[in-house]
Amino acid sequence: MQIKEITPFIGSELTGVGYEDLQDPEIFARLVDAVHRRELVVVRGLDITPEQQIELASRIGRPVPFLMAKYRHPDHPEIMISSNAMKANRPVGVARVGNFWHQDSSYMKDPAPYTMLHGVDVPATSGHTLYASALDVYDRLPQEWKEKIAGRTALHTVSKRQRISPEHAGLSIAELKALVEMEYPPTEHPLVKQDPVTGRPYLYGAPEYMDSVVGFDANENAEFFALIDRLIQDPEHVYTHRWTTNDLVVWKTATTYHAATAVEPGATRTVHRVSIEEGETWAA
Ligand SMILES: O=C(O)CCC(=O)C(=O)O
Ligand SMILES: [Fe+2]
Repeated sequence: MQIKEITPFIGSELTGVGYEDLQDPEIFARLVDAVHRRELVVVRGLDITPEQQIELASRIGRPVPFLMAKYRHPDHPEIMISSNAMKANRPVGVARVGNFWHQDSSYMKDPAPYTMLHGVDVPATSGHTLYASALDVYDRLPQEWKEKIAGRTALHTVSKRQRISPEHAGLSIAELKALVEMEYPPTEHPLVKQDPVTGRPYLYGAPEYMDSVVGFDANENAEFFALIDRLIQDPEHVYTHRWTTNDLVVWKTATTYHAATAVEPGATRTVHRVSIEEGETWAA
């Protein structure tokens, strides 16, 4: 097995490992350690079944069934199918998942700390995923902004990105917004957090999932959001994951900003997604 850093600021890649190798506790411990220290780990070409993906996830923490039952894999509730493919005229999964920069589920009080994707059917020339480190974003904030945000919290919300579904037909935009805010009330999180393993500070909050920084006026919020958007998306600091079949990608949701990109017309893309809670770890 070989392990190398993908970029100086985020990501490690494991090569020369198959599912059997990952059964070796020492090898698996290196994968978990890389997730903790590098935020994101890629294992190329891991030909695994849904059961095996869930088994690997359960050695990191506790795989949790996706919130919305209709998006779950029919035989494996822990897997959410993220796909633009159709089968017998019906979508096989949810299309356009995470197609904007975000930290997973930051609008929730207690988001699951890890996400794992398996590239079941992926195009080579589009549908890449972009990643940036929230530690690196914090480091690059100008000193005056580090001081301005120190000790502050921000209100996170899903309302800018709420999907409209058939049961919302007939609602006005204002009614829809009120409904979403009732179902997912804005959640307050510290804007700067510390990584529990490395102790390094990171920025917690992406403009698309934030309403505002508490105590900032509209101008300060607009200025801050524009600044962090630039830092998050700076091409010099973004890792583009170009999927190849059966890639397994695991990331820490708090310290990893990411965005899915569009799939070229006519192409299909299916990835199996598992959300992992902190829990009984892989020692068992
Ligand atoms: O499918 C992808 O490229 C990533 C989508 C995403 O944001 C996620 O699964 O959390
Ligand atoms: Fe995501």
